[in-house]
Amino acid sequence: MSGSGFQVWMGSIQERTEKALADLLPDAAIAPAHLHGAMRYAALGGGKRVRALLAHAAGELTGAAADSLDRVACAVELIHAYSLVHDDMPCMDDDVLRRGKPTVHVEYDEATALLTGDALQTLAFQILAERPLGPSAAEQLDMITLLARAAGSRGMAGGQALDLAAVGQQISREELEFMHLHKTGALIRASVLLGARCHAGRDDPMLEPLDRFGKLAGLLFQVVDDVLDAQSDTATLGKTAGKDADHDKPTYVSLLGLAEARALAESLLAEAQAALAPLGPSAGRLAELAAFIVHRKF
Ligand code: GRG
Repeated sequence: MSGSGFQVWMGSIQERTEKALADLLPDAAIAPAHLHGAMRYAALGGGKRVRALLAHAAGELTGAAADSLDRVACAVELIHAYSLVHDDMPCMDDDVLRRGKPTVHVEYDEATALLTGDALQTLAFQILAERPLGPSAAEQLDMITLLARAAGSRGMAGGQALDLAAVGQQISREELEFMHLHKTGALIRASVLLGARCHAGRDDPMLEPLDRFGKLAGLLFQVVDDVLDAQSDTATLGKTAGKDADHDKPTYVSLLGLAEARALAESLLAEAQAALAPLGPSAGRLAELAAFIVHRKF
């Protein structure tokens, strides 16, 4: 697919994800209006929708229906939005800017931010559970389990715990990789698999290369995030730049230096794209998405 074809596809998935989220989130006029308003504030009108794009690209590859992919895409984006709301709170990263807007606890208040994250997370599981998705009910239970594992203490929340514990510490490259694979990587990997599993059964041979790709794409995403935090600016990122160094957080940049971290991103990109080889040319969108993750500006 040409670069502009990819851009058009990306724009259309971003747009349909925004619309699907707007439809699935409770209306801000419904009580409790304050909480519903905050949920919509946190989840709508921003973000690259990388996780939704990965779910759609993987699902298109396996032949999944677009409306199932919309639901899966919304579920992963809602988990992601919840993680950002909680991560920005004073008890965690304590940030005031996200997606170019005041963070939820600043715009609303801390208690509302906590509840917003909670409610976004539970809505994600409701969306996965309330309508048929995937080849069978048993496969749908697998999908719900997959997201729960990716978001929980053996996935994103566990990675966040390691991230908080690592502040001011020297950690090894292996420990950093483990942390990143969980904090950011687990949900990205799950996004790929959930999209695929809207049509592919649990024994489908496509799942193995897709899982390998998802794992590499997750790590890749975080390496690039570390680089952007160190080299970009707040206006471009829409969130506070340079926070990792300010907070004395171990990152690929602090461990390897900027040039080597950038080189690592390029080599992970090549590995991720190579993982798609068994899937043939129809995996082109995923390959282009991986390149987008590396070459993005925010
Ligand atoms: C609070 C349980 C809990 C987990 C938080 C992922 C995470 C764990 C915190 C986010 C903090 C952070 C900035 C991590 C770096 C990688 C990351 C997730 C960046 C933001 O994701 P993007 O760039 O954001 O996909 P957009 O706004 O485009 O959706």
